Amino acid sequence: PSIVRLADYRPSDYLIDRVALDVRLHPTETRITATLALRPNPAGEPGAPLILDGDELTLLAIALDGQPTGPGAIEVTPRSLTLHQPPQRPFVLEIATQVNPSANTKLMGLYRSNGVYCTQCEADGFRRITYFLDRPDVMAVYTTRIEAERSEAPVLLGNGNPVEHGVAGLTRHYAVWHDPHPKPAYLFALVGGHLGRVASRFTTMEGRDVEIAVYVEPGKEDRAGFALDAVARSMAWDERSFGRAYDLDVFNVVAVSDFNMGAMENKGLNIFNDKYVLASPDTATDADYANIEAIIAHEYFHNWSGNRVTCRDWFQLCLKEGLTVFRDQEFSSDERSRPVHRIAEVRTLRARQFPEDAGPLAHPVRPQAYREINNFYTATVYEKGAEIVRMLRTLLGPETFRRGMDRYFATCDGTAATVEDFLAAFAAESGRDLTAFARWYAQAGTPTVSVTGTHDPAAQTYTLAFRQGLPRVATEATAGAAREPLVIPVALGLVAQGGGQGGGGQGGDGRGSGGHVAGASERVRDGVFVLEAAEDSLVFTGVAAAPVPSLFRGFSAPVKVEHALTRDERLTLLAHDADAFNRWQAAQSLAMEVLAGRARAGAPLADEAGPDGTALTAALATFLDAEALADPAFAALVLTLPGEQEVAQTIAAEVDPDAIWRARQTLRRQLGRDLGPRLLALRDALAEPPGAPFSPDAASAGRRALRNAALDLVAAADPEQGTALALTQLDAATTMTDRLAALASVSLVPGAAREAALARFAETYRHEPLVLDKWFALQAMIPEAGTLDRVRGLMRHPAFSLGNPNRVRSLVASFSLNNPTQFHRPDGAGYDLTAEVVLALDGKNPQVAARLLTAFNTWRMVEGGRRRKAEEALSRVATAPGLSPDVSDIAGRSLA
Ligand code: B3K
Ligand code: ZN
Repeated sequence: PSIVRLADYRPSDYLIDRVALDVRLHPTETRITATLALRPNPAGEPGAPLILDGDELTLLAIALDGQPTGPGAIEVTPRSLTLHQPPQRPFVLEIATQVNPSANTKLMGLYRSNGVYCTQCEADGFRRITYFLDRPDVMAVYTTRIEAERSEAPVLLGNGNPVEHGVAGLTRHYAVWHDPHPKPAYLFALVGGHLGRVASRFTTMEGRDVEIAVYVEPGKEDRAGFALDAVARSMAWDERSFGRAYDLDVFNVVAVSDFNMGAMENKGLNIFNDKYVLASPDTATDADYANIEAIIAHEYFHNWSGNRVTCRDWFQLCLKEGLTVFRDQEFSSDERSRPVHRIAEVRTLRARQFPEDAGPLAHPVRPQAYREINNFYTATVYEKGAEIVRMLRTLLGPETFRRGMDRYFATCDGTAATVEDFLAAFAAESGRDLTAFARWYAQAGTPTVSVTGTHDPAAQTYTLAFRQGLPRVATEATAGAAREPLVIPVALGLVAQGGGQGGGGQGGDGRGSGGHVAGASERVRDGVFVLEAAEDSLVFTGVAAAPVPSLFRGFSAPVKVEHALTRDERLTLLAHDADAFNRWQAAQSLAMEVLAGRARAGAPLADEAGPDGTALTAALATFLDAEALADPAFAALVLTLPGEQEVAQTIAAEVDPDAIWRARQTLRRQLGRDLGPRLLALRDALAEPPGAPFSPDAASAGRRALRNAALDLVAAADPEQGTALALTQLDAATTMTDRLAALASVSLVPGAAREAALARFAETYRHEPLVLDKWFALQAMIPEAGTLDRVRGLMRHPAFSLGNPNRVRSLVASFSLNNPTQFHRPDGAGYDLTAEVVLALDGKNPQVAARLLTAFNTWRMVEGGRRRKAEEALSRVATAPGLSPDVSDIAGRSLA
């Protein structure tokens, strides 16, 4: 496939102002008549041929201004329809195409999921419905008439507002939808099928009365209420926080069971993976509830950041995705606990984005080139993209940031914009030059910031010396991008050794010192120092005793910090920092030192992890006694050790995944043993009173999280006691969170009890595919040699299907992406299984196959024996005949 480059962007030679679609739904022969009102683009090349995109379409008829086109006037290839000499004035093309929704296993364009007709058009699926200028800077007003057998599709939904519906012959009916807001084709959607509905109303701040509805599989309406409520809360929040009101009379969400990703923000008609809509206490975990709320919010927020203001081209993807992730993160922080949510965000970033940025698939937040755009819906574009917006707010302050957002929405409304347009709004509002800041969009790789602190007792000064470094990333997407210093906001404060906020006596505003320390005040504003040069240092005066610096509070920049603190200094931060994020970070850093040290040394499995481990457990004991009951959600996070992948990233070369697992298991055992009585007491203290009603709110979820974190550690230290506790919990549990945590605990101990518990769970939920997904995932993540065969066996389970992305993700991707010891089996069998599934899947669903293949992202980092086996498996994929562009792109970049 050919390379598309940002540098080659040219406006379209033609524009489409209006689209009228007439869609006759049929399981295998759906016919679409598109009437396109076109005109030459003043910014394009006069007289150029009109080249419409197409993909797997059957052309039935075409007419230009009502007349059949003459011989030789058009040319049709599998991927395009060319009109050689288009009129150089407004004209109308009428195009009839036919598609087969039942055969559409790529789940792009129009397809059927569980008998429901639905569409997915981002990034390039609309061309699988009709020939079109399928690019985001061509924006049109759509009217869609959908017709179907009433018995097959009683519900017919489109973008915008409903305008008309009625009968069409004896057995058929139709509905007409009109969307007054011009939009790119990727935001088009339609749905037809048997669907249950729950609905409510929302009155916007502009006084518009909006009908909100959530459509689900009939019979599952009782699981749609949480999502419906999340829509209303999202609408209210966007008005409050960004002044953004909804702009249509209806807002529909439809849940479908076959979906390539989480959800899609089609104008007025969001289509969701049902995993992110359906929730009941018996089937959804607290994590599911939190995800549903966040994704509902995310897709809704796209209505402004993505739909009203869309992207000029796909290189600008972060313009809508990074910004919308930032907005959904803020929503969740406001609706839940801000520090707890921030920690969750950073864990995701470190687990998914940092490895991406350090591996062969690294790319800038705004890539320079791509072969397959669908491979760029990445953690870098989304999560690092969100961190850039967050840094902008930190640099400008919340008020200026909000004014910048208002200006962006006002100036770019109705346009297809660029990252430059976005930054220009903030530059204008703040009067600041953001040229250097913009490098965050262009340079791949996670920057490193090394910091050294020096106290001068005689001068009573404390100096922090900063040095930033950006790793070289040799990928096509980054080639040529200069490595220049980034603008890095460092939120910081000084904490007195042994406790108290020190170094100049600042107030306890959570941002700590700096601002009040004489001499440094003009470089630290509102607790933030801005590192702009490759090296810089910051001097605090009036500092009598050496303080402990608390750096990058709230994770103020997506960087790796190299800061040699002693064990005691970290313990000071854990106990006394005013910033909750950095208290958590202190515990993580202490644990990481233990884990990375033992793993590097290849240390054997043991009952205790040495002096650092003992110091950590002692500090955690104090912490738990003082605070666990006051903030259980935070305590659960403090007790959770860095994940295996994060340890691997820290070690970074010649990684032995088994040694990492042993190190982690050793430390878990020690925590479980040293803290055991406390953990058991906490479980009792936090037990729900019998008969207490279920609530998915953050406080209740936090109590469950801490109870289950305690169970996990107790079981690590004493598997027998753990299993007994877990089996009791499994029987008594009234929520899926508690049931699944208990099952996870049981699943780690080989034997008859485990197999019986797993079988019982499968029997109970045999009619619940989304719950069986959890059962698949949990088994795929067991860190034992037998897991490979278990996964192969489960691939033959009647509930498994390669055709359903959720099943593939829960069983195979859980193994390949979330079970490091087994994916990286020394004999290479984990790599082989992954490669085999990628190849088997590629012919059906290339997007899901390509995503699975990214499991090989870390292959160069593992030790030699495994590395050779991984390379073999990857090469087998890369050289297989007939690969999709999606898989061939990932394979090629991974090996480059
Ligand atoms: N915009 C969609 C993602 C589309 C993925 C296309 N391969 C969902 C979202 O980010 O909101
Ligand atoms: Zn999005």
